[in-house]
Amino acid sequence: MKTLFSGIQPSGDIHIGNYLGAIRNWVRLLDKYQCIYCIVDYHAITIEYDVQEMLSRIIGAATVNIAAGLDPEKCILFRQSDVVQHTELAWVLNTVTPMGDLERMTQFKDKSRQHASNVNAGLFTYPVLMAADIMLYKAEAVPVGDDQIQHLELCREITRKFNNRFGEVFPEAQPLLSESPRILGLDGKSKMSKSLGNTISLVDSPELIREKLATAVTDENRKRRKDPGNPDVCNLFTMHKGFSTAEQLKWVDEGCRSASIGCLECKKLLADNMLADIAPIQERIAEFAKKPDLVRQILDEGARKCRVIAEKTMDEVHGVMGFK
Ligand code: AQP
Repeated sequence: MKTLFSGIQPSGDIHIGNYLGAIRNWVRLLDKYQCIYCIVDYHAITIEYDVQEMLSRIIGAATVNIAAGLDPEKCILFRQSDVVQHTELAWVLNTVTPMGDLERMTQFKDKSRQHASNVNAGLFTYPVLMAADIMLYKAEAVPVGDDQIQHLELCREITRKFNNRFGEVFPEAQPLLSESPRILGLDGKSKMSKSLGNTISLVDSPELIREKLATAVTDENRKRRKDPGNPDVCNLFTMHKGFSTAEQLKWVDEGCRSASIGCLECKKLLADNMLADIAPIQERIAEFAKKPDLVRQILDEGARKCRVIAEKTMDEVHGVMGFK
């Protein structure tokens, strides 16, 4: 089986964008690849964070992923800082990564604007660490949302640069997009993002989810109930595609275009379906919350397995670089 790698930052509560754009796909791919999933805590420190909250965020992110279906019997789940070779390989890759390529990254530009008082070098070299995460396991597939496609293209470029300089060590990783590669936030404009606070979280209560959906921005041209809308430009319809049946999608699509249904009815159906989908996940999260040691054990065991692979890769890297 080919190896697959992907990661998620413990930078806030995991949301519907992460779930539809990445995690649900991760679960579906469990039987097709040797899957390695990572809580990327070193990535999460590139923006301001609360030191007191970090550990509970790491455990929280792992818990949500396991509850959503990442069965530790079928994949490796670990945290990045437990395997030192991630930062070791990142340093090596820094030396083959052109500055100009990093300067072009749109996430760096966006985050520099969002966090203007803390534009640190880690934020700039974030894609190099991401390349190291993937290359350390010689992963050939990386399931991500479309916001990460540019970083993945750079990872492939870094792979080529390294292989050209030192010999064919690493495969070029291919992106795997889900059916919902980009979910917008409740504002209907920016990407749903933990750090933007425009999210529906997987741990939000049913009441809060209904409340948030009620205020979510829809097709802005649909100002009154009798105005026909356009589902193609409505973020709510994108979410419907992740939770509703083909028949329900048809009902929403036709009803919206003809104004025979209003946004309230559309939102109510979406809330019902979303809540039904995530209810079992929330139940499992509540179960895991009673046993945080179990989640830590799963992460420790995952790190133990990853270290074996990572040591082997770094040994090979040191060999081709003339260090041995
Ligand atoms: N809105 C989204 N739609 C579809 N996919 C998304 N992903 C994130 N947001 C969306 C995908 O989820 C995976 C994990 O993301 P991450 O936590 O590592 O980083 P991110 O992309 O930066 O996510 P956030 O929520 O926006 O976090 P912050 O605000 O901390 O930067 C990735 O595969 C991502 O593509």
